[in-house]
Amino acid sequence: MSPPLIVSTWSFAEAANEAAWPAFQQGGSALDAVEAVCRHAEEDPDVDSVGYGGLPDRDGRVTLDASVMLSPSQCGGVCAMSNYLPAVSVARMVMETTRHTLIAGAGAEALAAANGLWARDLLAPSARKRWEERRAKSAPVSTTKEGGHDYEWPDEDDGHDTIGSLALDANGVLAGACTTSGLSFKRHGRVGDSPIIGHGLYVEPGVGAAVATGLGELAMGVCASFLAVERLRRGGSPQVAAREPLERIQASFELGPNHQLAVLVLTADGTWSAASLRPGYVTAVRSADETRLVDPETVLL
Ligand code: SD4
Repeated sequence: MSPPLIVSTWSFAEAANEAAWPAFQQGGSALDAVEAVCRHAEEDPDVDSVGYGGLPDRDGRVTLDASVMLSPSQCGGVCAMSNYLPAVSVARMVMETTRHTLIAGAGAEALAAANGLWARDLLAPSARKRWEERRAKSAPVSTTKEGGHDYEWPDEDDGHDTIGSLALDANGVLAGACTTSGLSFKRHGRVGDSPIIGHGLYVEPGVGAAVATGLGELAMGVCASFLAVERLRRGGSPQVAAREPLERIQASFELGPNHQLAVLVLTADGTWSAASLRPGYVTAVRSADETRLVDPETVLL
C-alpha cells in the first residue's frame, strides 16, 4: 500500500486514525501521526483501556504506560504514570528531551509537569463505578502492612485492548507508538509490555515496525515486537513476522481460554499484516484509498 499509511490496533482506533489523518495526508510526519492517533484514544472516555476512562488498578488508581519509537537510538517510554495525559506525548518528551529511554512513576509525572502539562484526575466516573462493583465482589484474602486488604482478583477479569499505531509517511519514515492503562484491575505497580522497547513496540528504519496488544506478560516473555521486526530483517514476510512471536508464546506458555495477544507488523515498503492468538482482534487501516477494519491474516488458536 502506498504511503501515507496508518495501521492501528482494535476497532476504536478507526476514529483515532481519522483524527490524525488530515494533517498526516497533508505531509505530516509518521511520528506526529502515531502520536495523534494515541492522543485521541487517551482522551476518549469510552475507551476503557487507555488514558482517561481507562480502568484502574486494584487500588483504584489509573496508571499509564506508553512508548514511541523511530529507531533503536530514537525511542522513549513512560510507565506507571498517574495524573497526566497524554502519556504518549510524555513518552515522546522522554525521547526528545532526555538522555533516557524509560521513565517511571513520579519521575514521568515531573517531566510532564515540567513540559507544561496539568495534573488531572484520570479516573472517569464510569471506570470508578466498575472498579467499585468489581471490588465489592472480591474477597479480602489478607491484611496488608498498612491495615488495608489485599483482594483476590480472578484473572479472567484482565481486560486489555490497548491502542498501538504504526505509520509510514510520504518521506518513507516509519514510526510507532502505543499507550495503555494496562491490565484492568492489575496489581498496583504492575507494568506491561507497552512502554518497553522491543516488547510492546519496535521500529527498525528501512525494515519495519511492530506493535503488540493483549496480555503484556505473554509479549514480554518473548520480546514480541523485537522478534517480529527481526524476522522481517531476516527476510520473512509480514505475515510470517507477525506470526512468529505467537508461535513462541504457544510453545512457552500454558495458555488459558482468555489469553489473547495480537501483533501488528508494517514494513518499510508499506505492506502490513496482523496475527492474533484468538479471534476478536481487528486492525484499523487508513490510507488515501481506504479506511476499514481488517481481520488478522493469522489466528493461531
Ligand atoms: C498490557 N499489553 O499492559 C498491555 C495491555 C494491552 O494492548 O492491551 N495492550 O499488558
